Amino acid sequence: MRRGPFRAGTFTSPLHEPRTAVVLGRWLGAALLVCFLTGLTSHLLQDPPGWLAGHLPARPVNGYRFTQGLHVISGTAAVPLLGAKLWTVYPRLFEWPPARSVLHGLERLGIAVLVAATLLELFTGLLNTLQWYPWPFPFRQTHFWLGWLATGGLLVHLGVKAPLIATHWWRRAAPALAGRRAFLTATTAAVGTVTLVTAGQTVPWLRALDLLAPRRPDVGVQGIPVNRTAAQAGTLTVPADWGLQVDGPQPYRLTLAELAELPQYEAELPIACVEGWSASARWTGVRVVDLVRLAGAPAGSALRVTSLEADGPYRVMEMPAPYADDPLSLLALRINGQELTADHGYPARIIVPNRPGVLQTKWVSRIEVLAR
Ligand SMILES: Nc1nc2c(c(=O)[nH]1)N[C@H]1C(S)=C(S)[C@@H](COP(=O)(O)O)O[C@H]1N2
Ligand SMILES: [Mo]
Repeated sequence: MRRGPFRAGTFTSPLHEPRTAVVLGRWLGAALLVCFLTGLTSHLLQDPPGWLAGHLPARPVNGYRFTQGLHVISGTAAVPLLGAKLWTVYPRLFEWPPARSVLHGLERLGIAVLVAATLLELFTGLLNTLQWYPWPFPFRQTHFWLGWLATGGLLVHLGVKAPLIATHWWRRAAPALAGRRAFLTATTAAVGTVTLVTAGQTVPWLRALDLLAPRRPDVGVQGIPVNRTAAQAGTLTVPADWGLQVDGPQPYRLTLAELAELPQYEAELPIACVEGWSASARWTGVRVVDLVRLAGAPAGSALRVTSLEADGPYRVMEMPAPYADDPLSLLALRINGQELTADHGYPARIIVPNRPGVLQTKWVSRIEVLAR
């Protein structure tokens, strides 16, 4: 009955042993925890619960660029680490009989959940960086709940294995083993390589090495990548009577020429896409807080911004007060000194510090001051 991997003596490498598993587990665990915490940050910034929205900080300017960059970097590094770790422990996955006791059975069930959730989590995340969604379920919610499942599974795993981990934590306690160092060095080299050839999509000084990332942050219309083009959004032709509608205590409407006559400000701010690329530009336009004031609304107001786009998940965006009040937050009309092209949101777009790219609404048509 016991065939294939279930036969005794199937796995011959001496590296299927606890010290190797512990060393890899430390790095993998660290990468997954960083990934989880930065992922939670991203989730909260994108979709804050009501009690939190008014307290989200608009600074530091590059905060989201940093945390989301770290999210994608740690997730990418976790891929080779997970491969090495699974290779090290996989004889245990084929242990026979499947359960020696109820407790042992439960532990193995936990491992099954942990491995499945982690594999799926890294897989969906990796495909998201490619903007490829070959599945029927919504990416964001799935990725979010798998993250909890994987992290919960990881914590249970660490608890169950704590004695084993403690025994094999220090090198002096571990018997020397031919090949262990070479295997760990090869894994480190693999992690270093995938990191170096992808991190340039967000880390400026690694840009030259950015060979495998799906995006080059300096390649795109007006020097910045575009995720959703004007053609895809159906906003290539802006209505001839376009005007910015601002609704508040004193509603008003401004043409593009009138907007350009208001005091213009400049801000150097990044687009930090949730998919992991980010790039800075010099934006020029009207301060959001000035538009709010013109509508007779007080500082501390939250806003709803609507795009010309007919539909799409980012057509309507809410902006909590700390962003709306920040002097760097602009309704931008220009990028790097040029008028916005259609792909970057002509006639006007939002650019705000420390916020995910998905919330930097393009092709803005309406701003509403929300009742407090
Ligand atoms: N109306 C609208 N605004 C949008 C989007 C969109 O699909 N529709 N995409 C967002 C995303 S995902 C990003 S990363 C930024 C990218 O801005 P860029 O195309 O100017 O680089 O725009 C955001 N603004
Ligand atoms: Mo994005």
